[in-house]
Amino acid sequence: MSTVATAVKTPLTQLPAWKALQAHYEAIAPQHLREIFKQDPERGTRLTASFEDIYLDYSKHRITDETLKLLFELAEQSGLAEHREAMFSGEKINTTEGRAVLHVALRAPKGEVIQVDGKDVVPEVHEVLDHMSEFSDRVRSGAWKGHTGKRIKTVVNIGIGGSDLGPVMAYEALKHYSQRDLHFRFVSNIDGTDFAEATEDLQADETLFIISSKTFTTLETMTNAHTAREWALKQLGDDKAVAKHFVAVSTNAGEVSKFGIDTANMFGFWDWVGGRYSMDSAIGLSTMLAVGPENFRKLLAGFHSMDQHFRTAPLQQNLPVIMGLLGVWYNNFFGAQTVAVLPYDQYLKRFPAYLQQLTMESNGKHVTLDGAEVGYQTGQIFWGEPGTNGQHSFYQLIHQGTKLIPADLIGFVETLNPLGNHHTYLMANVFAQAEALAFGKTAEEVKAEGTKPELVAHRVFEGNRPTNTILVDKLTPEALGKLVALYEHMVFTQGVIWQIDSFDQWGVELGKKLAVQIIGDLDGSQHNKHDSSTTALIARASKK
Ligand code: G6Q
Repeated sequence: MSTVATAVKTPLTQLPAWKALQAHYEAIAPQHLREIFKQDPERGTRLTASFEDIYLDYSKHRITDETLKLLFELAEQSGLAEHREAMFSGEKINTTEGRAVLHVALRAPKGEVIQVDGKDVVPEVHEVLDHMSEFSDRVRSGAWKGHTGKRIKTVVNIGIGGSDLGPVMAYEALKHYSQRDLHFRFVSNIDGTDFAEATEDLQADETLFIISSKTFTTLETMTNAHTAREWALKQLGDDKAVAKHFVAVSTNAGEVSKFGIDTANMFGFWDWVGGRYSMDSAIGLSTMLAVGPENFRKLLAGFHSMDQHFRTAPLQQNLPVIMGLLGVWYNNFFGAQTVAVLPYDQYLKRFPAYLQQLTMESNGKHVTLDGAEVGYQTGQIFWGEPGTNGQHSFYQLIHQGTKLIPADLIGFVETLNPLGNHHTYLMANVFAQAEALAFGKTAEEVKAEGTKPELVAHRVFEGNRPTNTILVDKLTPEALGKLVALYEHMVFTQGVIWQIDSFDQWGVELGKKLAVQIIGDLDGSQHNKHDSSTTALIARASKK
């Protein structure tokens, strides 16, 4: 059966809108934002879009109305609306893994019907949520007792990649809403240091481990999980303690029970949830334990409302679509390699790391859905740090370096920690940076300040650096859900334009396989053939 995902497509570079954008780029590239604003003085309020408490100012982009018209045509000619509908209706759009892509079902309200292979998946989603809620209430209230009868003080989430980055980011982002007498740690790295440091000051009888692994076979997570089991049993001395101090989040009940975890304390999810799209599934158990079931449901409600916006808003007012298309504009026409994500909120300190996986694992692909070399650039490199810290380190290169780096500046109108003038100063920096990046400072302006002639060139800011300013009313659980879903659907939009599978991750596989072989080489149980460099490195590391 031919589906949207498998239908034969016109190659991207043959689409009329693509060709028109190429010609249009030649006209736009030499124009400066100073001129663009002069010719279009109202663009600062016109080239904006908002949805509920999220406001996107995209006026400081190197675009005109013509650019936007062509980008929206590109979306239409790429079949974005049809692909979006295919995702929402459970079609197996992850063709290389033969799976539906339904993170949107994780936040669908009770009663909505979303089918995979003819089965409505929404009731199961709510069953798991109810199970998580009941468990979270018990741990948070102290009704859940550890092996020696004490309440849980610290929760340690063991997971990696999609089973770690979302939980860490969400815990940090929503710390303001967390129960402060419960502490949270996250162990992901197979480097024993991660586990050793995370548990160094913990007592096993007050600690709960969540083993978060979709497959329950991931080397890093299973190694850490077994170390955690040994660590706990050394203190508690009784295998029965495992049931009180270990729970699992997984799709693999067989492996979970082999590990010794009572499957009554297993929280499931499904193969249609990709790792990097799973923070709102049971993988978010640590988030729910931290902020409580009610706040977790608010987070889901935020995700859901952005899903609805993405699904129903016209392309021209659709936040994820606009951001996705602007990314394509810089990536494919200006040759910009990276995007800086700069959240002006300390609670979002792990947001750039989270987005790195979401965007780069999704869209870092070199072939189209039918396996042909793409022949154009795909996924951009996402990176960043919270403002204002970044301003005192790498912003120099964004302002005066030789590379074009579009940036997303994310700020909140209201702070959760009103302290003196801090928030006014913080927000002043958001706006100042966007203004300076766009308009810079000319040689005339520098000279007028009385700068010595030999220093003028050094103090000129070329400007013409594009930014999105994303202004959110307040960092609430709902707002976080909307923000994450905004980027999820931005990634989706770009994946459709680039005609790639945004939902597989074959690139992670080769290293994993080779590592398993080399473990054998290092412990002497195997003698595999490698290149001369790898062989020498293994020999040196094997010296006792
Ligand atoms: C995400 C990736 C990857 C995955 C980890 C952990 O989309 O698939 O980051 O989340 O490899 O996998 P498990 O949850 O199966 O341990």
